[in-house]
Amino acid sequence: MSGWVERNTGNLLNFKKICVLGLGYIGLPTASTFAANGLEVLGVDVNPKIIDTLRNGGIHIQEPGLRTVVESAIRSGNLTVAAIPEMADAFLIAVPTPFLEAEFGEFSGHKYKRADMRAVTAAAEAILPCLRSGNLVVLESTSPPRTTLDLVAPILERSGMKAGKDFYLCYSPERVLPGQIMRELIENTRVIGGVNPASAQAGRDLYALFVKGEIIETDATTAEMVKLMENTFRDINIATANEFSRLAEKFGVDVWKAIELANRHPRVNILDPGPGVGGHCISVDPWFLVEAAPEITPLIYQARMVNDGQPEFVLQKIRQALGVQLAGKRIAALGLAYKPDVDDMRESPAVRVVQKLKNEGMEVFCWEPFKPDQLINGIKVSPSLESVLKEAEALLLLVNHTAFRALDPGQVSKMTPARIVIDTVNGWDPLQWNKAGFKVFRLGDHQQSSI
Ligand code: SAJ
Repeated sequence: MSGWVERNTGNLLNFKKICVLGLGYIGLPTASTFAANGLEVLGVDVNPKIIDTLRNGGIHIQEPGLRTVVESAIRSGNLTVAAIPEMADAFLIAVPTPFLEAEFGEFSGHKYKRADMRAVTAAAEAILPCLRSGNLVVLESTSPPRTTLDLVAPILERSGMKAGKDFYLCYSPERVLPGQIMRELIENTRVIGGVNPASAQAGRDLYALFVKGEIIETDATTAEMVKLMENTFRDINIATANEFSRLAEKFGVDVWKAIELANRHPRVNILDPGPGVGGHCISVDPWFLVEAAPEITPLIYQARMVNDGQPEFVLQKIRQALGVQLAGKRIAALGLAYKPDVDDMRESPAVRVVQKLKNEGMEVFCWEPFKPDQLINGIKVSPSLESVLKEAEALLLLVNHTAFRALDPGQVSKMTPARIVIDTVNGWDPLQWNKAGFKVFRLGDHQQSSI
């Protein structure tokens, strides 16, 4: 059952109060946006620190535009927060689904990562005592195929009610890009998969309160697959780019130039190589498909291996620039975030590169403009850019933050004794840095200081 086109006519469901379980990068923007659109929203989180911060008028996530919406939602009284859910018309589950750190699956000698579904299970169990006939429950957390049918429905059906008959149950993936969440939440196309058509319609009625993009109804498992396919497609595309960067170095080609030329073909769109793939989405979600069917997902598995292998490739690049023996050498690492212009360090390849350099015995001075003077995964971030530059004998660009791209190489050369630059993200114009007296090594380009 997929791609329903028919829609029963009838009155829209009338939602007055909803509970949003999980107040993270997706739950908080979603809860506050519903509240801004007139619903009474109870935001629920198991982390007491998050509840305290929000109750005290603070916010624990940096996302452009979020603070304003949360503050006004709380001030209006439409958004309140608590540790456990209450009775409501609808319940949204937006809790994390990371992978298990210590438990792996194995197929044909290959280890694969497995989804940690404990937070989804706990959220469904927390809803259970509040669930009433006619309610809507929506799972938003990225989940392996069939989670809505095989994990969430059975928990909720312990109430004695039947999903799709006595209450509505949907899967609706979030698809927003960190850094642009507030806009994309409203404007993106929204896919809503119901356990039956009536559930999908109920989901549409709810999200139509603020979604301005198209709302498409389908079945729950299709909606789960859609989400996983989107991120897996991107992961494989980036893996291709990363493998091209290795080939380019072998064959004396500048990969950035080659990709630019290949992308002039009307049906080619190769993404950018870099130090690897991070974040809690693209580096995690493909594993949910591998876990679900390892025997038919060799390509998805290999793409993960290639992207996870990229920090090692960066290490080789650094050896090329600084010599095989790295112990005792002093390097300034610029950027620890998982991608440009976000404060999120989860699964960051930059962090992995820094850890590798430390394991080599290098002295690594880190600068991350979003986390000055803080400890990130055991890595100390310096208080300022100046302080790392003055210590270093080489500069390593790991994240293409706007602030780094804007650096003037002439100015930088006066602030550092370093005369070697290793650019893993094509953030700096080699010609300009060359002119300022730096020898430039770029990932995916075999030449030094190439122009
Ligand atoms: N990256 C590259 N090369 C590229 C693009 C990205 O190496 O050309 C790296 C980034 O540096 C980062 C990682 O990939 O380490 C992921 O970054 P991203 O910007 O591609 O994606 P996310 O994880 O921030 O957000 C993705 C988005 N999915 C897609 O674009 C298909 C977003 O729409 C999803 O909502 C989000 O995952 C999610 O929550 O699943």
